[in-house]
Amino acid sequence: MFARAIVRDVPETISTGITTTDLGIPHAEKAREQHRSYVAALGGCGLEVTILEADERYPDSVFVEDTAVVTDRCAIVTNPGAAQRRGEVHEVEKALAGLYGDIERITDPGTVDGGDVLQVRDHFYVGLSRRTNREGAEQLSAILQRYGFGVSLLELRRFLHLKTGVAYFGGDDLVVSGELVEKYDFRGFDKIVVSPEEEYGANCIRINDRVLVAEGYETAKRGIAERGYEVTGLEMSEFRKLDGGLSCLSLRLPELKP
Ligand code: CIR
Repeated sequence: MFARAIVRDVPETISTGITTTDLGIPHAEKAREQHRSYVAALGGCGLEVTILEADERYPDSVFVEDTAVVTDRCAIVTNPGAAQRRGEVHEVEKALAGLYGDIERITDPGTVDGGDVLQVRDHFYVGLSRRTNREGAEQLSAILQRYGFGVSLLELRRFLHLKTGVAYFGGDDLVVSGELVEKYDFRGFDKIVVSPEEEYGANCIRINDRVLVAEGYETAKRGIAERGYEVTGLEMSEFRKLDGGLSCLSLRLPELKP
């Protein structure tokens, strides 16, 4: 169960964010409208949402998931792989400091993006990607193991982040797409496979009794609904232009022990 989420408002500079797509330039006002719906959906899932102020210096700062890894035992502030995103961590760290006694950090030359980190019960899968290097993944792994978690590292070939193509819903349910469908590490799961044409739809999130899925990925939506989940579709066009998905827009925190 998740209790709380941290998000960050959309800056005007989002139009200059990092991208590998050719989907056009994000429109800040439209992105804000989509962000408001996202925040409302998080609230509808029962989460208390903290909204950090937009920071015009960081065009990608709305993708707050990349700046930290949050667990029920500790929070780890990352060192994002894209140099121009490094400064995003400071405000997030302040917000986390009010919630966690223990804050850990990834430091140079290690880099980690939170989008590369997937939690399944007491185990973490960490993607080695263009953003998360081996040094960063090993630092993260050592920290998580100190708190009693298991960790596996897995190489990514094409995906920007691990969670670009995988989402865990609880039980044995795992949504997978592309290069992760046949990944040996995920062999034991009951997979919901998202087709290559709908790959973007694989970046979805289960929050308590609902699943949030990007609007327009109908077979992904159907596959998830067929497993008995209540699905909410959200318009994500402006974030998709910057390779950002649903999970990237929030840090989702469990109930923390006082
Ligand atoms: C970036 O390239 O860093 C941003 N434009 C997108 C980050 C998406 N984050 C995520 O998948 N966790």
